[in-house]
Amino acid sequence: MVQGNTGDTPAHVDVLIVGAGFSGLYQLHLLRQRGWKVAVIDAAGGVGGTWYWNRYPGARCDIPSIEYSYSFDADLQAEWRWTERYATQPEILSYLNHVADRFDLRRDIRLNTRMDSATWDEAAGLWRVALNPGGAMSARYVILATGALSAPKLPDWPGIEGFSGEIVHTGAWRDDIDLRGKRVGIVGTGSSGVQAIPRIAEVAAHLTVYLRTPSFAVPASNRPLDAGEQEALAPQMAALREGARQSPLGWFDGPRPGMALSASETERAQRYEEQWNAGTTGLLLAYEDLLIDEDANTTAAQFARGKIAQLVHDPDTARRLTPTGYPIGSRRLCSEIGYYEAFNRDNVSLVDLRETPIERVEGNRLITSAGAQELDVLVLATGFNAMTGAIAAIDITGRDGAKLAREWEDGPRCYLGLAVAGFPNMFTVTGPGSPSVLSNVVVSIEQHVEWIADCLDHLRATGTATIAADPATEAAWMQHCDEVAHMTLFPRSISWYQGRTRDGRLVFMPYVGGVGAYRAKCDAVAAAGYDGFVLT
Ligand code: FAD
Ligand code: N01
Repeated sequence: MVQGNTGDTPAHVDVLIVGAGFSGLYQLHLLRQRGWKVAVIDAAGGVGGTWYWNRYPGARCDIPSIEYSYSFDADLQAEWRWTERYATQPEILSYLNHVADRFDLRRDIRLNTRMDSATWDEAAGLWRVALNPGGAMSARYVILATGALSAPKLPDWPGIEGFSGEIVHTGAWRDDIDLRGKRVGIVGTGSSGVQAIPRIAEVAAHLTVYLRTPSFAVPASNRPLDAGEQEALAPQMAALREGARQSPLGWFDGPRPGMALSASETERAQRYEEQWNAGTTGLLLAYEDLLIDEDANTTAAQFARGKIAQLVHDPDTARRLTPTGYPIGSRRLCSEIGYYEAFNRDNVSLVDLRETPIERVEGNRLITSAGAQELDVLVLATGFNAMTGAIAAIDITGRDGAKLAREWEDGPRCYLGLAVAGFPNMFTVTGPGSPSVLSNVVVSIEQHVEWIADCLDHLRATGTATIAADPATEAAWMQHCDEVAHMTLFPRSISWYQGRTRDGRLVFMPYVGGVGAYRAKCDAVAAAGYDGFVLT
């Protein structure tokens, strides 16, 4: 036995799951229910994945909690009470801890344990895995539930490793970080920065925001949820959940009918105003064509720009915070609570890195071309090596010695976001080529996890030893993903949705076709005996 912190991990299992977030927890539950011998490992000190790591001030979901939660168990759904429309990180983490306890998952989870490497042993038909801290395991199947947004991206400014103050990434926040009365700098104004900036501004002596690309941010319109509200929804929940599963985005709500350019200016202004106040997912649902038609998109973008001009008092600061040059929604729309207003405070200043780039770090000073700023705490809200980062960080060797990280340098490839050709008996949850990050991710996760469990059951029932994606089918799927993406405005901006190949080519990674269409495709693949996979 390999000794663990919250349970011992056997030397061999049928299925090894890497990651104990929304994906890994449900995958463990489902496979164990179906009689598989399963172990989960996670590098974190607790379960929860994203919601364990992202403890930065202001962190919360941007899809209503009632939707951003599991649907697989009606009792779980009925017994859990969300207290806010958009739950905070501590509340989501406590929900996931509740799930771990309720389904007695902890006995098969070993925490504080990283998968360093995994090597396919063709003769034995097994994955041989190296764990850190030490230990080796083997598993017939490996499921990488490692998260699409779990590998922090760190800047490489000269001298950063010697920064003499506190330095912390939002995605690896530490409980000992105290921002009260401190001179704080924050780099990055994506979803994490937009959430953290107003909360940090409330407690810091001074906050300097380093901005490179302004984001479109819409009001969260958060509010307390009372128990009655959730109870009133209960009779419709099954239908709402099913609707979300078949929808493009995995949300309860879809776009309002109509095309933006068919409406008069007055009608549009009124509808945008209503949708602006309808929560994070609201504005993009104002019309059906906002992510397809550039002129339609411009009308929504102009509306949002007008709001920034109203909310930020100093015109120069407002100008710097105003996004230009890319369609609204083609980068993730940010959810804000007091973000723009934070720039009206005396203790917040803005450094525009497009005008004055960061040059280096010396001691506790961040030096841009305009001068130096002394900081007690440097917060990196610089995002993640998205979709591929956590997997590429593992030394994975497949058939014929192929290295996964090396293969992906030529362009991330993955059949249905679920399996990579050349790496048999290995599954990815929310991999490139899945709709995951463009959807309510929990809806996508439930589909991926259930599909993988059904696939394993099929292999067991048919006495199949190995399953691997067929390279030609995988290439065709990635090509299809690219074509569908280019029917929309998504590729019109540079964002973390795109992977960059060694020769600088951009590859749009998520599947834009929607979770309903994707589900139908996955079901058809399974019904045809796992079409596009090679079973031996
Ligand atoms: P994760 O939760 O990322 O879990 C992966 C786990 O794998 C991690 O705990 C990690 O430690 C572990 N791991 C990785 N590599 C290894 C290794 N080599 N060895 C051992 N363990 C490893 N999505 C939405 O739909 N709505 C939202 O509102 C939303 N809000 C978000 C807010 C933040 C701050 C972030 C960062 C993401 C948000 N997301 C949201 C996306 C979110 O990541 C997913 O919704 C979901 O939580 C992912 O679950 P997961 O289990 O797939 O991955
Ligand atoms: O990361 P990001 P994030 N120097 O990549 C800047 C989910 N999420 O953690 O755009 C200077 O969006 C970078 O600038 P640029 C959600 O899916 C959800 O904020 O590269 N700046 C950008 O401004 C989201 O999309 C929530 O020019 C540097 C920022 O850092 C995803 O996670 C909350 C830099 C990174 O933005 C990622 O969001 C949080 C450098 N060297 C996260 N490197 C919710 O609200 C990067 N930047 C639910």
